Amino acid sequence: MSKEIATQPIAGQKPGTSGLRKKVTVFQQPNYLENFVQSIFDALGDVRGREIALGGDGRYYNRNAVQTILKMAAANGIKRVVVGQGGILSTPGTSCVIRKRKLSGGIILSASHNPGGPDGDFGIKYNTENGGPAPEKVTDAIYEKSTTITRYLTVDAPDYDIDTLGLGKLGDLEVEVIDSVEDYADLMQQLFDFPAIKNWLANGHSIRFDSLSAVSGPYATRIIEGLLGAPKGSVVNGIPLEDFGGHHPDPNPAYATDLIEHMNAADAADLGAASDGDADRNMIVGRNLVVTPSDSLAIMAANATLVPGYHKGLAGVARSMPTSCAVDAVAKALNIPAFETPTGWKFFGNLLDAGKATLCGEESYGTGSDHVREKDGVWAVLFWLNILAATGKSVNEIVEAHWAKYGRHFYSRHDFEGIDTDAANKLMDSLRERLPQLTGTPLRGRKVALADDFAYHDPVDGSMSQKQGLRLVFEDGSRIVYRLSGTGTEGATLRVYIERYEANPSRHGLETQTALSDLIELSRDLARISELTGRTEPTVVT
Ligand code: VG1
Ligand code: CO
Repeated sequence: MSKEIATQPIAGQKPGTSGLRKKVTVFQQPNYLENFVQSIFDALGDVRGREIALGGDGRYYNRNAVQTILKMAAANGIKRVVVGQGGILSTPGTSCVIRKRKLSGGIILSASHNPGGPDGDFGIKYNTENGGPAPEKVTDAIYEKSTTITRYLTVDAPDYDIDTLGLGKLGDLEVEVIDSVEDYADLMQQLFDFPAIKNWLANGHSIRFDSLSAVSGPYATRIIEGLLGAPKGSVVNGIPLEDFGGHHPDPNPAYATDLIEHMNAADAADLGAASDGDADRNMIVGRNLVVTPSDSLAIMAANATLVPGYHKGLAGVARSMPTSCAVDAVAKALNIPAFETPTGWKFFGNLLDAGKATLCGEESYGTGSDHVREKDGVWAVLFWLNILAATGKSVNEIVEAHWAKYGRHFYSRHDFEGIDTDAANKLMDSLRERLPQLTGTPLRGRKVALADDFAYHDPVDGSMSQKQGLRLVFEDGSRIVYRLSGTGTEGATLRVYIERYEANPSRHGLETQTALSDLIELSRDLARISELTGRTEPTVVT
């Protein structure tokens, strides 16, 4: 039944920050998906006898891709594929399934926070047996295979029924269709104080979780409305739709506007939350207050011992380089190490595996821990619920008390999306060239303590990752960081990250953009953004 189909390399199948992401129309080209999937199998070596997980965020093309991959898995001699029902598995949910069932890896179908639908984006990535995104050496090997591929393997078979739970066969391949939520919900109950959260909710407190019609819906509904007993309607937009119902499934104030509006209204919930396409991101919102992801990580670290799963304390914390230093202040107080990694969750895997870090996070609305090997949106919301239930305090009280104790790290990210790729590269190259001369010089009253292109030396496996973002660190701790996005599908996106530390509590109430205004201006002038890109204002500010 197995057959070999001749093919040729297709240019551009290089995984970015988180897998291969392209327009749906690109994936619909003949052999596009097949080439990449075969390249994964070829890069892994002998895949015969392996057991893998398979699922995605339910976006347009998810179901087609699941069928294609099942047939290719059968032809390549994979022993078993564990599929989420209907092809649905969140990114953290897949990580959980891989770990719990001791699978050798998994394939996740998602373009995460990128819009979906026939005109939107699609994506695919491979996770290894620790449940985490494949490290660079694996993604490089997959890309290598994609440049020399000559054939792929598949079987002639009708589509497999992925909607009925249970074990069946596709040729020699065992296909196990599992409940998408169950393994994950079990894990959450081991980590959090469900009785306390239940009480908190029963005592008149409320949550509004906006799933933005993406894959967190079934998870949040089952756990928050089901197991924790929050009233129906606490989870909104809870059914995953192929086009996310037109939502841009990126949980930030620019896109989750309904939630922000609700949280600014008189009848706001006590906790507002949202998640992205594949449910690995989270946004935490109080009344009239969006908790900066960098602050959220710091607050979770500072309060971790209130949560049963972390009551023994943290081995260490880790953040991506552009993420604010708020968590470093907590690590210092706790006397635990704080690691600084390049952007992308794959860099946390080794630290988590080695037990060097327990909590980690990114400024891009991502937080997670060693419970899985992906960032985890629903987990983060449960973590906050647990803190609220354990302290009886409001989100705003917790955030303000945190700033009073540790100082506030004002933080903002300015994205210039869809700019010309050559212009973006030129901007980065010219800035990179000028960096060495900047160290030690004053810029608008701040002296540059360090200016470099961030390189990461992994303390666990010794690998080096170069060119991970241009950074200027000033003597007062302020920072400006520049990176080009590795997840976009149109032109280039320049991300500028701006941070300033403020110890004085009387200034903690300042509006963020105001508090950062001089650094923002400097960031634009220094990189000659308007001159080189023609843009005077960012497209998205978070
Ligand atoms: C962005 C974020 C990064 C995150 C990545 C994947 O990458 O900045 O922090 O890890 O998306 O998140 P980039 O290269 O575009 O800056 V997800 O939720 O899209 O998988
Ligand atoms: Co995501």
